[in-house]
Amino acid sequence: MKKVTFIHAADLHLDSPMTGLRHLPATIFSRVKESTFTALKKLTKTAIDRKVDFVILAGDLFDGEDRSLRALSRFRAEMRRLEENGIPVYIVHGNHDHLNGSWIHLDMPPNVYVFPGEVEIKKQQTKTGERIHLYGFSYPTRHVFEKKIVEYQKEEGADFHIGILHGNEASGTVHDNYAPFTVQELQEKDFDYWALGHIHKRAVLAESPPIVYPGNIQGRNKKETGSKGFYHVTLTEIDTKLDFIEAADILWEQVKVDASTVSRFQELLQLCQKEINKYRKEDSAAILSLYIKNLQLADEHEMKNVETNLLELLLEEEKDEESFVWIAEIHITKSQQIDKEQLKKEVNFYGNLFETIERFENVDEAIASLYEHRLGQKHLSPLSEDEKRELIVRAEKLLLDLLCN
Ligand SMILES: [Mn+2]
Repeated sequence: MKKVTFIHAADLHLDSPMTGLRHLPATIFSRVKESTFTALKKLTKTAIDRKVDFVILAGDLFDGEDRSLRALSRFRAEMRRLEENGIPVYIVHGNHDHLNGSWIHLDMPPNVYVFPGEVEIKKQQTKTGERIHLYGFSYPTRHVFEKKIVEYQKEEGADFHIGILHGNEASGTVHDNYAPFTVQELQEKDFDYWALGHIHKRAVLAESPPIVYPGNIQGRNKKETGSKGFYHVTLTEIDTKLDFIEAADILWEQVKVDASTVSRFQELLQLCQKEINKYRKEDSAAILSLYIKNLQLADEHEMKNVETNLLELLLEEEKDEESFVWIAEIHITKSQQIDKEQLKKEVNFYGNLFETIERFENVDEAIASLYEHRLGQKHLSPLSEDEKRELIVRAEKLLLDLLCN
């Protein structure tokens, strides 16, 4: 059966300056600066390990039109590794690395093919004899607003037809409307796969044929959250397999923490540490924005400067950690202060509720089933009077949160 496998990536943004992150500790900032290259290495390694037929890079390989020399030479080194393994690379350039920029030209190895400024068909045969037609163009200048899709014309004579396009799906208004297209227009071309680039968020716009934005391979700021990587695609005459592979060395993520169950700073710290550790991975690092809601510490003194103190403690050991989880920012929303006296006046129900809570003495009875349970009998020790009191306070807090928010 005819079969072709390839890697589809886009928006590498190599050597992105990572602006706005200079305040990070030097070790962490240099790891972030390196991250686009680390992700590229993961890509080439995967291509070699999985013995793909070729690699497609669908635009914005370089972050700037001047394509830093560092980016060019590091990119070339990776392309050479692919060449040594007999893997061709098909490239279109996008709005960030359009052909009209000025840069120092380094010759790429012969396995690298760059599509020109007009739509062209590249014909290729794989090692196992499958004939492939690849269609694409590079941005001749930064701004390409024309509907380039009309220039893609299927030419018979291949087992698989693959369109490469750096552009914006026309219904999306958030992004620069470069080389706009609709899903229907792509489908009408009757190709077997559409390798898109431009949008940094991963999206499969259609399944048959697959129309795919792989997203960028490495997030560059707190807005580019979630796992980032590329697709390993397998096309056969009867079906398609899309295997997403994570490449990012640094994960950016927004983390929400509900602090309504804590009343002391120490507990808040532990709660945050627990959440943060979920993002600790052996072979990558993370930078998080922490959103803490419903916070109300019992001690007013602990509430003062809580953000600064929390941040200081959470970051204490991360600087020297290989798999660091750095907290870039903390946002705290305090739980609404509930005025019990006011509530009592407003609604009779609250008067009864608070009275019941104040008089409540049956904590033992309320938690009896825990102690009767086989595991409870084994592991639980009896509660002190203070602990019982605290349970009541927490239960009241929980009830009021549920009733008032
Ligand atoms: Mn891009």
